[in-house]
Amino acid sequence: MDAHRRPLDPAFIEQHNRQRLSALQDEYDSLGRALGRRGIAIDALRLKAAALRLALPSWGVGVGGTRFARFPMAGEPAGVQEKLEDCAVVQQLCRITPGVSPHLPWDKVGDPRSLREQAASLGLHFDAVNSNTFQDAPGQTLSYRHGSLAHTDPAVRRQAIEHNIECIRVGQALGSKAITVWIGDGSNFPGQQSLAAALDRYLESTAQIYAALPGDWRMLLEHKLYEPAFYSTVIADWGSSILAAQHLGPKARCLVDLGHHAPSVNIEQIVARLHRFGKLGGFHFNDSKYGDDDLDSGSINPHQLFLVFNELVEAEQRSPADFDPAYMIDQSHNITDPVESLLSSAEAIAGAYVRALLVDRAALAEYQRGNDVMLAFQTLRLAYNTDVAPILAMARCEAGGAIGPIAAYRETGWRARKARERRPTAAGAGIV
Ligand code: PSV
Ligand code: MN
Repeated sequence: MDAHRRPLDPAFIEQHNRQRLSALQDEYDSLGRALGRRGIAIDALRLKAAALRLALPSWGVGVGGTRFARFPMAGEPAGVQEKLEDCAVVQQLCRITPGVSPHLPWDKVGDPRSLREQAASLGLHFDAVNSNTFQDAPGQTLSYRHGSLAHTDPAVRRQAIEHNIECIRVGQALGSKAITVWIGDGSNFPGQQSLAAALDRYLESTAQIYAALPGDWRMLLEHKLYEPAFYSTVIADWGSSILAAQHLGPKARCLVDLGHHAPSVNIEQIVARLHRFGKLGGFHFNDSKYGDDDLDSGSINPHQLFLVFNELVEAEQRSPADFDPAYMIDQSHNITDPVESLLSSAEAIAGAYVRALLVDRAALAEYQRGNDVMLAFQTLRLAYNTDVAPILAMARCEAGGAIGPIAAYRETGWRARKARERRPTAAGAGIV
């Protein structure tokens, strides 16, 4: 890989780190002693933190919007090439996000192979490809107004199936190994559609996409409770998702977008259930207060994020051979600089993971066996209350990333420079 194509000068990051390393070393050593007294080796945790991988959403480096408005930001990326540049900035600073999850046709290019080369020269690769039949693409023959894969008209279903198959072909050229299918299909009024027949049509369509999967590919089925359909959604919940995945076959798995559940739903339990049946495919990380808010990971409910990782760590330790969920971020950055939001989110997700690694599993199992409710809870509490920031910073620094990623990003003046170089994007109603 030709390092000279990286958007940020590595010497700049080294300089940033030089000023902070002795303070970090001091905090790391102190935490190491505290963890040592708990029988935990800090260096092993640092290596695990460094090995975590989170795919960036190509659409997440652009400024998002709500259905009311989108407020563009000077210097935001306009096309997929510029989006990759911004993803590379995130990766250079935090070092756990080398994968980019593309969305088609938003990221459509004439020659996907050269896009793959561009990504590689920036130190990136492509992760799961996302199909889009929740809106009409310019020039599209038939409309998705009344649905796509579950539409009543076989011609619309065929168009949506073909789009997904094209996504697989493009994904192959990009080096992806999975397709994520989320549809907006559903209904806004009771009686508008047959709930049973809509699911049948979905299963029939997805089976045709499944049949086009290469041998080493996965199909990730993403459920969502509501929006854009407000009365019923065809794949509304993890129950519908796992039934569909079981119906389709072993390459089909369920994708959990943290924002796609009813308020107060126990998402960590869903994670445990999906893993138990071999159907945990991956995540779209984000956070929410009310609905599918697409807020930054860990910004509203960091404890829930920790509890999700607590299940993941337990699942991995119980059956390491069949544990390989794909981790992706799916957020809409409406009023922050997306690079900063992604850096903050990567830190929050990695922090939740490392805290979950701190849980004394043997002690927890013992407390659970003996029905010692309080000490079982305190075992999680102790892990959750530990500040793991020095572990994350040290892992980043060792990998060539920045000790303070957001501070370093601000010091680079990246956005101001891009505001001079890039053409402005349009305002208007946004897509969440
Ligand atoms: C739908 O709300 C969703 O979570 C799906 O993953 C889409 O691909 C993405 O958001 C689009 O922003
Ligand atoms: Mn999603």
